Amino acid sequence: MNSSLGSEIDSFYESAPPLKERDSIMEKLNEFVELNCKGTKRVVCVTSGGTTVPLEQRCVRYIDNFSSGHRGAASTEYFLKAGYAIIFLYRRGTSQPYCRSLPDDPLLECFEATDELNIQVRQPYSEAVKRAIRDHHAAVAGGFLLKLPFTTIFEYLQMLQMVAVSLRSLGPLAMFYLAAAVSDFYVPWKSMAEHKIQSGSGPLDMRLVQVPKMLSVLRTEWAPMAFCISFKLETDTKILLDKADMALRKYKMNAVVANELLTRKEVVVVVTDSEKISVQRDKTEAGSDVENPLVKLLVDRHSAFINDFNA
Ligand code: 9Z3
Repeated sequence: MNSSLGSEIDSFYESAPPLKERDSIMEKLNEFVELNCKGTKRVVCVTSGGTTVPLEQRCVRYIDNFSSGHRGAASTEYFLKAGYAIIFLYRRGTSQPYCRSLPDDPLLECFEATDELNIQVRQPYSEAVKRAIRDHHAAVAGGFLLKLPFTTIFEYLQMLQMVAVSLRSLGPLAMFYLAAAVSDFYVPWKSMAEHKIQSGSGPLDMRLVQVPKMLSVLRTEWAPMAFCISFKLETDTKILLDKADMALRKYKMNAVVANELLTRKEVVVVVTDSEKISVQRDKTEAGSDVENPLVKLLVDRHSAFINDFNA
C-alpha cells in the first residue's frame, strides 16, 4: 500500500465517530468465530445495501447510495444452502434473507385478527410466511447466520474491518462477497456541521473528500488469504467491463462481478484474470433469480482456490 493511501485510511478511521455498539458487535463476532471457524467450514461475509454519508453530526440530511439489498439477501440464502456460515453486514431497512417473497409490509399484509385476542396468517401468504420463519430461525438459532446492521459509511467501514480481522485466521476458507453500494465521497466528521444546516444562508457549499479504497487494506492487511469478490456497478455498459477489469487488477480481487443498473436482476458478468463469464437468470423457471447461478459459480471457484492453496 502506498503511504498516501495509508494516511487517507488513518485519517478516515481517526475522524470517524466511534461505533456505538462496538463491544456487543465484537462479542457476537467472537461467538460466531468460535462456533463456525473450525475444521473445513467455510465462512462468507456478505455486504448488502447502500451506505449513507451524513451532512450534519446531528444528522437530519444525508447522501445515500442506491441498493435495495436484494442481491445480498438472495445470495445469503444460496450461500447458506451451499453450507456456508454467513456474516450478513447489511444496511438497516433493506431486504432480508428469506423475506423476498413476502409483501413490502409483511406484518400488516400477511396477518389478520380473528378475534380480540388472536391473529392468524392470511391464506395466500401461509406457505411463504412459514418458510421464511422456519428457515430464518434455523439459520440464526444454529449460529450460521449473524446479521449486523449499519447505516453510515463510518459504521460500515469500521464493521467491515472488525469482521475481516476476526476472519483472518480462517485463511482461504473465508470469502468476502462485497455487494454493498459503498459511498465514494464523504464529509469528514471534524469538518461536518454539528447542527442542522440552515437553509437561509444561501447556496450550500460543501467539500466532500474521497473515501479511501478499503479493498486494498482488506487484501493486504485485514484478511490477506481470503477469497475476495467485489462488485462493480455502472449505468453505462460501454465502460462497465473495463472498469471491472481495472478494479480486479488494482485491488487484486479474485473476481469482480460487473453489473449494469437496469439489467442487474437478469445478468451479471464475472470478471477474473483469465475469463469474463456471463451469468444469466434462468428465464424458463418461474421465480428464478441470477443470484442462484452466480453463487454456484463462486462457490465452485472458492473450492478450486482452497484446493490450490492446500496443494
Ligand atoms: C452492486 O453492484 C450490487 O450488485 C447492486 C445490487 C447494488 C447493484 P440491489 O441491492 O442491487 O439488489 O438493488 N454493488 C456494488 C456497488 C459498488 O458500490 N461498487 C463499488 C463501485 O462500483 C466498488 S466497491 O465502485
